[in-house]
Formats: sequence, structure tokens, C-alpha cells
Amino acid sequence: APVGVFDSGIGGLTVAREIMRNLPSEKIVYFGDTARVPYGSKSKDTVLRYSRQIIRFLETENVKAIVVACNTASAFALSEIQKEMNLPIIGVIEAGARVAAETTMNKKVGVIGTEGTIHSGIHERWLKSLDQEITVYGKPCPLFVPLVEEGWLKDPVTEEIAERYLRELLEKEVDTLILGCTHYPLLRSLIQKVVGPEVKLVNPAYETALELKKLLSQENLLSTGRGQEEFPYRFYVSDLAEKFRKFADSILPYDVEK
Ligand code: DGN
Repeated sequence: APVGVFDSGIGGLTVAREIMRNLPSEKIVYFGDTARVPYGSKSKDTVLRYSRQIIRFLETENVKAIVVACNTASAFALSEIQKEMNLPIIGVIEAGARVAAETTMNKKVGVIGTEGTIHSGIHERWLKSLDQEITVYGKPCPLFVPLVEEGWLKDPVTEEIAERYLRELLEKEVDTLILGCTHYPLLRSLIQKVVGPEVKLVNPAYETALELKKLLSQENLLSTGRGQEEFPYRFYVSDLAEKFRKFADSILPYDVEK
């Protein structure tokens, strides 16, 4: 059975990509809610309702586990959904927070994400539960999402915006920064340039793939190999399949069929 992965749109492909790299035997069914993106500026109730609908769809695809690839949906909906479901389900917040807690030396951790994710305070709750001495500084960076979708990953305009967003985190002297939005791992090198080499970046997409591996093996659900005959990845979107396909082609090492 496949692993279900969902996101508000195309950004969750950064998570799917890490699962493909780190769990190459797993099949994936991906759902991107491109008709209703962005989630980052919507209310908790709305994001929860959308997430429930998508999970119902993924269940009809007979998934064995679900990854909520969207940080905003993880922040707003995961804990409720976990209570309602029998399948194993993980989000992208917890693994990133745990690695950040292990990484920080000066106990000052920065988090960037959508407005929804940052205002939810979820990273702070996780980090404090792991280490009370950690101080968390959050900063919403909503402009990063359209810049990534435009493909301006190394553009001077993006760099200037990053400098503006990240300045206050640098003034707080964070030594660790969580890239708390699906799109941000694609800005990794630009962000690293802006914050300097001393600040450690945490990529929740990668950490979540490792977490998924642990979870599947605990539950005895890990695939050991898959048949060669069929393409192991299926993608569904609620709108604009062509834009999705272009983006997918630009970041995945596979051709995505329509
Ligand atoms: N996928 C969203 C997230 O990780 O928070 C970003 C895109 C959005 O819905 N604004």
C-alpha cells in the first residue's frame, strides 16, 4: 500500500521528494489542494475542514499511513486528526522541532513559516516541551511562497526580501533556524547566504522523511521492495494540473504524468 502525502498545493513536493530519496521502496499518493491554496492565511477551522476532506480522499486510495506535508495544516489540524484516525499519521512540525532542539547551542531558535504556522505557536510549544530553556523567535515570511513558485530561487529581489525578513532573527542571535514552510527548503542556499554560515538550518522535509521511516518500521509497514511494472507515484491536484506538473518536473527527478 502507498503512503499518502498531502499539502495545500505544490510545496509539499519538497517532502515527497525527501520520501522518494530516503524511502525509495515506498509508493506515494500525493494530493495537492491547488484550488484552495494558500492555507497559510486561512483560519484553523477552515484548514481543519480541508484536511479532513483530503484524508477521506486518501483513505479511498488505501494508503497505509499519511504525511501531512503542509506546515500550516500540521500546525492547525494534526492533533485533532490524529485522534480521529486509525492509520498512522505524522506532520512536519515535530521532527523539525526535535532536531532544532538537539542542534541549538545558545538555546535561541528561529522559526520561519506562514502567518498561520507562526501565529499558532506550535514550534514554541514543541521546543519548550523538549527543553524549557529554549527561546523561540518566529517570523512569518509569506512572500517566499510566491517567489519560489515564480522560480526566483537565487534572485536578488528574493535575497533583499530575505534580508528584510530575517534581520530581526539575526538581531536576536538565533543559532538555529527552522525552515517551517514547504517551500523554504528550495530557498536553502539563499537563506544560508543571508543568515551566514554560523546559523544552522533545519529542513523539516528531510527530518520528516526520516521520521516516517522510523514510524513505518515500528508499525511493520515498511516496504522492502516494489514491483517494477508500475510507476510508484501518483499525483492528484484540485486545480491547475499544468502548473503543478511544471513545478514537479523542476524539482523531482521523474517525469510526472498528467
Ligand atoms: N504548504 C504551506 C505550508 O507549508 O505552510 C505553504 C503554502 C500555503 O499554503 N501558503
